[in-house]
Amino acid sequence: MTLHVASATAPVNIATLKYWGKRDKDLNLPTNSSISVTLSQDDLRTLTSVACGPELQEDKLWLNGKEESLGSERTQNCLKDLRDLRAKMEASDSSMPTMSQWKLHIVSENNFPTAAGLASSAAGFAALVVAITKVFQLKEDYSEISKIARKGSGSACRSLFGGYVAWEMGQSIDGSDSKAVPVSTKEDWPNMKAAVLVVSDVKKDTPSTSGMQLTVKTSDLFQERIKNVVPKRFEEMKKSIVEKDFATFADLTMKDSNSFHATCLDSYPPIFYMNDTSRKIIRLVHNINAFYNETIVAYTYDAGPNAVLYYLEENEEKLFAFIYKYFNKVSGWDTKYNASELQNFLKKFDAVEEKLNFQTDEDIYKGVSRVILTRVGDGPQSTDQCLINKETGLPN
Ligand code: 2P0
Repeated sequence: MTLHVASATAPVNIATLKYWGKRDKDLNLPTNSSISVTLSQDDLRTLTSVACGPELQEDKLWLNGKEESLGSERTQNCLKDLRDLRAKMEASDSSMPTMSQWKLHIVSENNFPTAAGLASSAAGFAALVVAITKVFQLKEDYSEISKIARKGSGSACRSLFGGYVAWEMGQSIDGSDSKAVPVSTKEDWPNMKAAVLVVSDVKKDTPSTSGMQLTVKTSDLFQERIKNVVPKRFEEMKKSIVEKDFATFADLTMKDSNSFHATCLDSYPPIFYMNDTSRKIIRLVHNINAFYNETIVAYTYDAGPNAVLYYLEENEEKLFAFIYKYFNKVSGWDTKYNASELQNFLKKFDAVEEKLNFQTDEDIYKGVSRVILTRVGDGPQSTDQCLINKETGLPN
């Protein structure tokens, strides 16, 4: 077979200023701008390979080893936009192969288990649009391409860049100005780290999409959030990132997580994403910051109970004196630290224990299934790793 093949990886991003609410459900146009940190693909990434050729009979998708439907309207919207861009190029240069009319085979894999409870749709749609952008040899910049990823899943547009990323909500009804833009690169502020405490829970309360719709429709607090709270916070957070002002960045991050969850509680009927363990971790983080009399760590929670903690590398020992003490029984620590380094965190706790002025439930770790240790990372990457057989167009 004559197949054109390309592969790309894309990262997970975790919002520090939350996207919650749509003004257009079909185009995934948000009611507020948002900001996120892109996490390292060493720890969390989607790898997607695409093949395109005149002999392929239909569009097909394999996700983590299983064939899945490509029928969702969101995915179809992404494919259509990418094909339209390709068709434009072909129209201006008749020597180009007519890929816009050919079918696509898409094979995609995450390097983290779905059971980790981390939303994989952002990395998934970002990797999908970047891999197709590559096979089609499109020339558009990534802000432009982010608008296509956005139609797949809102938060996916932010996974088109590394470092610190803003999704500007835009004003136009066709979504032409609702796109991701970089705020700062990873290199500008490289020492930002993240620890994800995966909180065990049976099932998510309400899917994000329907949760947002309910909040927009029923919460009065939400109106205050989008009109007055977020616009101001958006500017303040961008400034704190550019100035590498961690304390301000952390305060805004924690407040925004709380504000988003408050609008969930104010929805009717209410939506609960955090559980008792989530709330105990919030209390612990505030206690740690108060103990050091300095904001060294921030929590943030998405549409689920997992805690993402942001902190600077230089404060890791101070933070892990507590976090390792309370969560050493959960798995994940040995991915980054050897036994003696871990022992050292316990010694740090012993050294401060005498001055301890707060109490933590010793069983708090029982609500956490694992810890994922990672840091700020790069945007999508090209890769030679290929998940598709170039002769057959089927998964390797
Ligand atoms: C965010 N979340 O900014 C927010 C914070 C969850 C809480 O983006 O319907 O999966 O696909 O646009 O992007 C989750 O929503 O929703 C999300 P869709 P998405 O990261």
